Amino acid sequence: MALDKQTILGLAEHLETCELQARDTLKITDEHPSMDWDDAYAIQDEILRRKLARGARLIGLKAGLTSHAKMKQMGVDTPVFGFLVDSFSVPEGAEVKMKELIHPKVEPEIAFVLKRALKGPGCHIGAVLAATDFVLPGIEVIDSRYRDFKFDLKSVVADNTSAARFVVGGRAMRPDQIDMRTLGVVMERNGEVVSIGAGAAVLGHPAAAVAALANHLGRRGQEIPAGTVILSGGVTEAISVEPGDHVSLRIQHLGSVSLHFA
Ligand code: OOG
Ligand code: MG
Repeated sequence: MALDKQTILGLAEHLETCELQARDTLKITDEHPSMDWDDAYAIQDEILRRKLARGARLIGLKAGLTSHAKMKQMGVDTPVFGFLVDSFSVPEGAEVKMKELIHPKVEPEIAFVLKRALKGPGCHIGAVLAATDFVLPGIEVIDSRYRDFKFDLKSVVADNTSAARFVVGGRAMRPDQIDMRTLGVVMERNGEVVSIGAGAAVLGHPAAAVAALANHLGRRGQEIPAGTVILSGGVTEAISVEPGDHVSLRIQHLGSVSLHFA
């Protein structure tokens, strides 16, 4: 750790306030260039602690920057991990209020729900499939608190990997019923196709993103609990939305899920 406790608490408060007030900020490494990975995750952990202290429930986890399209879009080269609390969850077809957000973008994702806990290190695709109850289509709404989505990896980790809202729905499929690599993914905004992809865009197999998450947590002595919903990462690059936009995602065999931006 390069930052002291007081600085970590202060940065967590700053980033969470930006989130809650829908205000942007410069990336925090500009002022704290020595910040390391442990500091970045400690800031994220403190944001979670603040939310739990106010009564939020931890309901899920996410992997981000797991596809080449996303890595290229953001100019980075490794996955990052974050958390999902109940206030991020939006019902299928619901309205997302634009004025609660800064500059939201949507991503098509494959969501996993676990029936058994997963613990790294050494977690692999096989272990993930054995522990998965079912998968679902999910739209993640990301909203970096950094001006113009300009950040480096440590800053985005501290900012809980831009997590803001998400919806899951469609048709739940058991992992033995489908080949996740070849699932076709089509996302539309106002009826126009804006992104197309296949499951394999996510680290070759979306379950590999869940394994990477379990291994990341394992290094910190944590596991993914049973029942957790996990967003495995955007299949394609993220798409900006504006008030009035309607976004729908269809994934082969998994049905569709949608959101409206008001
Ligand atoms: C970071 C979050 C990326 C994904 O699915 O790749 C992410 C960002 O691009 O703001 O959630
Ligand atoms: Mg995402």
